[in-house]
Amino acid sequence: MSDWKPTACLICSLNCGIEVQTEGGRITRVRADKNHPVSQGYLCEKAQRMDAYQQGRDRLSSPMRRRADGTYEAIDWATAISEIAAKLAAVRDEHGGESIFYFGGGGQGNHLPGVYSQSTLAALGVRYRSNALAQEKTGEAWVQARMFGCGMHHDFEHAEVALLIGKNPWQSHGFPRARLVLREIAADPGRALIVIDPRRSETAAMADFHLAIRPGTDAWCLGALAAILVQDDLANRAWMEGHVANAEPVLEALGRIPVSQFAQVCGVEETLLRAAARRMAAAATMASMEDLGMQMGVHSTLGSYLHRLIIGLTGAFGRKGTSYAFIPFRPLGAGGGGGSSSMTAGERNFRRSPVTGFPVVMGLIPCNAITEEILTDHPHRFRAMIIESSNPVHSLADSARMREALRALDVSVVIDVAMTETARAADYVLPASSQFEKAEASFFNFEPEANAFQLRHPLFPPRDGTLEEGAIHAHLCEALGVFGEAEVAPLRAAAEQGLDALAMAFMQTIGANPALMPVASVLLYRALGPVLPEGLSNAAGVWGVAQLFVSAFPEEAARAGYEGQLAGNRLFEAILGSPSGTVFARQDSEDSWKRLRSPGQQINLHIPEMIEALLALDPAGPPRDAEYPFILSAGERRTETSNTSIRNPDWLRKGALESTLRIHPDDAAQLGLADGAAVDVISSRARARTVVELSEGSRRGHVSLPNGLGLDVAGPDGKVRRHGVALNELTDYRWRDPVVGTPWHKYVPVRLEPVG
Ligand SMILES: Nc1nc2c(c(=O)[nH]1)N[C@H]1C(S)=C(S)[C@@H](COP(=O)(O)OP(=O)(O)OC[C@H]3O[C@@H](n4cnc5c(=O)[nH]c(N)nc54)[C@H](O)[C@@H]3O)O[C@H]1N2
Ligand SMILES: Nc1nc2c(c(=O)[nH]1)N[C@H]1C(S)=C(S)[C@@H](COP(=O)(O)OP(=O)(O)OC[C@H]3O[C@@H](n4cnc5c(=O)[nH]c(N)nc54)[C@H](O)[C@@H]3O)O[C@H]1N2
Ligand code: SF4
Ligand SMILES: [Mo]
Repeated sequence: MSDWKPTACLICSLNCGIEVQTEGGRITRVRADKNHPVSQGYLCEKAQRMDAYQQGRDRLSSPMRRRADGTYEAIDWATAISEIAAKLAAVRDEHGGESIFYFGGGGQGNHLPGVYSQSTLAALGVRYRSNALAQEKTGEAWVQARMFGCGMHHDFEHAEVALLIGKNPWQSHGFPRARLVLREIAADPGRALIVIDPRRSETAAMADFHLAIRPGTDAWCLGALAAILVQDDLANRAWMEGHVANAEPVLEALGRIPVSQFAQVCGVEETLLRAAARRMAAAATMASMEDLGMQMGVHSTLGSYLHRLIIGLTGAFGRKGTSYAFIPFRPLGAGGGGGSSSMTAGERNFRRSPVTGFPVVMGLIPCNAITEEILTDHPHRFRAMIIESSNPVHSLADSARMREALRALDVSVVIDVAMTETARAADYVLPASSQFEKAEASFFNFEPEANAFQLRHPLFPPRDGTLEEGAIHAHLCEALGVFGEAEVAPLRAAAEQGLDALAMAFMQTIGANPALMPVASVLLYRALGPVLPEGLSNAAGVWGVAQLFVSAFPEEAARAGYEGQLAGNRLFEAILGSPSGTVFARQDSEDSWKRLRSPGQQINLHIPEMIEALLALDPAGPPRDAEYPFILSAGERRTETSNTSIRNPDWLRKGALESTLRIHPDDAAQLGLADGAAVDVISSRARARTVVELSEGSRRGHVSLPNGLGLDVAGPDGKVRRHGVALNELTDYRWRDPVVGTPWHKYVPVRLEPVG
């Protein structure tokens, strides 16, 4: 049927291909897109929610300006752009571009804002930025830079053993067709699933080995597993011979780890730990993945290191069915640009933040340090902030302090589709068209062999009063005076003749005026945008990404069919012409070794400060506070959660945006709490009311609340009401990893009080 239009689900990083039918501005039917190169017809139930995103409440249709009394007034675009540009330029002129801070750049399905904001940041001389990756993935990246020097992903589909550390792919996905792959592993007696998770999650319930650790004890658990591999002579010595460097001090340290004591700290039978380690060692291939359960917990960076030691000790890298180095179309994090970046690896991974001196990993300021970089009289504090496609007041630790920080700035600007919790604390709010009203894409492209990218075409015209990010940043850059029609005209004339003429003209323009390179994305938006097929103008920046990609990875692009001088143009044409997605790179699993930037292309096992931290682990376990006897996992992925992308209490079922507190029935009984009873959750920061959900799978002493809910949404009467628990009212910015400043959202000490 021809009225099915290809697009993608934007709820998680998989961005499964979907086909939809639309009617009167609504998405009326959703089905899987079999032509999507990665999802290949796979979907989970959450894809049915796409209309709830499109019909989200609090959608904006005009720029808004904050009044002195905290209310907002609608202003026209020309006024908004000129005032914002003037105020940001004034901060830059007085304090330097390094005092302007950028946060965000995309969510689970939209990374083109990051392409266009690049230009505005260059125009303002912005040096510091951050996004949600700096509250989950920076510890992993810090370790990865020191051991491998490349990003990596995991081939569960072909793995004999799958190891999941604080990760529940049944709900959260994180790798393609996760539920099918988990079912296949569970059904095959020759394969095994090992899950480290305090809770019997949907995934843990399928596991051959469920290591139900005490919350916050991943470092002890992984340390014990690595130690058993060494002490019981289970390490893959033959493989290690050619593939790892600096093993000696590590093997020596692991030889000294008291396995029984570590097992006791993590609350798992030593025999179970030993059996799991033996199963890993016996496997021909193992794929392993860590996620928020550990990355937002105590000792998270150490945990990322110990995870990689296990990979190095078992030989689980660079073969089919193991971990591999993927080829990014455009790297996530800061900078970007086809595998290379204007920043060197050294700058990306070893710079420090201006006030707190935290390391800047992936080019990102640690999320839990942001308020300290603002709320101070330090001369190098941040004085202005641009926030795009992100909701830090709601999603970062310590919402109250984040609001205070926003209000302390000279100027703050939010670019979003909705009047979010963050928008309600900013000076200006600029309304973006929704992800179904413009060309959009994500750079979550992580496939092992044939890696693919999808440029989604719009389903609807832009909502009145909104602009796509290409236009917003082009306007800002024009108002900042970095380019004008004189620079655009020759490029547009060339683009009208075709992409090959554009490529020539672009090289000439940049050759004559290299200062234009940093603002290339908005130049392209103005020059190529109008020439692209109807509705695809926001894709203009992807042309630049394609050019950078083929120059960074010529061999892999050629293997996908894009070679020669104008390979970037051929790739861009293929992207435009394949709305279900297209393969842009091919490699073999063994090619991973070529990506290693570590000396001798071997895995470096030794990070001295991590070995020190391992040996210094407290035999008493992670910190406890008698006043707050429960540990709250603040942010569990459930079927009803989708970060904060869906602001719509009406979807699927009544009350879908509300929260429930999962708790073990015995703990609940002790507190006199029945299923459905009202309960107050009290942290040292705040108190929140919710309802009890008895859950046999919860560990004693461990409770959990869903992520992304607790949104302040306007009802039909215009009155704003909070739906569910806003988790980060409960969290404290000081609860964070000492190395990279990631939050302890999975380790929030709380007290529970029955209501009434
Ligand atoms: N449905 C849905 N899917 C999503 C999202 C969503 O909002 N909704 N968000 C997406 C995003 S942004 C991300 S980053 C991913 C995150 O995906 P996941 O990390 O898989 O999701 P979580 O449920 O936050 O945490 C995973 C598990 O960690 C466990 N855990 C809690 N404390 C500990 C601990 O101390 N140690 C260990 N080992 N485990 C612990 C929890 O019990 C939980 O089962 O999900 C993505 N997918
Ligand atoms: N306590 C606790 N906090 C957490 C977590 C947790 O587990 N516990 N999880 C964390 C994790 S892993 C993540 S990834 C973060 C996510 O937190 P954020 O990075 O803040 O991302 P989202 O909640 O997805 O918010 C995306 C924003 O983009 C807006 N938007 C949607 N479409 C468009 C568009 O086309 N253009 C523009 N300009 N804007 C658009 C939405 O309205 C929304 O405001 O939350 C984190 N916060
Ligand atoms: S939520 Fe994730 S796994 Fe489910 S359909 Fe959407 S993109 Fe695919
Ligand atoms: Mo995330």
